[in-house]
Amino acid sequence: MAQLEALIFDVDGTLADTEREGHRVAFNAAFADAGLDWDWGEELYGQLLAVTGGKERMRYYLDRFNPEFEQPGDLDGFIAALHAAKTQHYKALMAEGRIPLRTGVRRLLQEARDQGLRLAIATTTTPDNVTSLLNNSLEANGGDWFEVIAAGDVVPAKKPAPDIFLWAMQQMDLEPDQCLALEDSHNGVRSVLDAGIRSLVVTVNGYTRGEDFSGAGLIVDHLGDPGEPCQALQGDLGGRQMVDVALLRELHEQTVS
Ligand code: XBP
Ligand code: MG
Repeated sequence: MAQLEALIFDVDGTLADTEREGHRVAFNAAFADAGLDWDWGEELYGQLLAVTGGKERMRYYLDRFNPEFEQPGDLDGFIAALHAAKTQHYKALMAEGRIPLRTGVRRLLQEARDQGLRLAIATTTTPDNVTSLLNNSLEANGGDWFEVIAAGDVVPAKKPAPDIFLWAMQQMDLEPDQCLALEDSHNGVRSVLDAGIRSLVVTVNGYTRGEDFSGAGLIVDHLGDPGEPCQALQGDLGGRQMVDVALLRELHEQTVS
């Protein structure tokens, strides 16, 4: 039976609740800068999250929700420029320290490091966004806590495709059964499972609660912290009030044995 060697974390919605007050606000700021009347409200944005990747999400928005918009000849260039502007706004929001790590994330990361587990990130978002989040919510060089940061366009196909998790494991020379993944969304769960990783914990959030997480060994409202117990929506906490490394090892052993 393979030993647990690494935890692979999703970012948006898992490490931090970045979508509603982070990415969505940054998109709207970029649209306003460009003189566009596109306004992604919280409800519409929840629908747009069906598509991962900001550039892909804007194209989905035009196709599905704003077909009457007169598209420029070079639509790819237009979207790329909007996305670059959006990323600058997002980084500025992160620099203001507006969005903290979710409950239990820092504790679990520290415990995993202390116990010699390798850490990686597999995310659809832009690499700059990851380091700006970590440098402002974890510590000055928070990105250094992770051996690999697999992010955005480093792979041809974004979640739910498995590419980003496969790339991360390849960089670490690890097999799927040596890894446990933490995700927040249906797209993320599909990506993990199709990458062959069977140990999977989901932390739901306001946008993803109610999605289909079939295949996850444990679904919780958050990872828990001392004095802030988590609740299991599916699976067994074994009497614990926090998701800790011991619980992850138990889950992994049950899943891959
Ligand atoms: C979430 C995403 C990203 C962000 C926006 O990624 O789908 O596209 O919503 O970031 P994950 P970008 O849950 O995999 O961390 O605009 O940089 O894509
Ligand atoms: Mg996510």
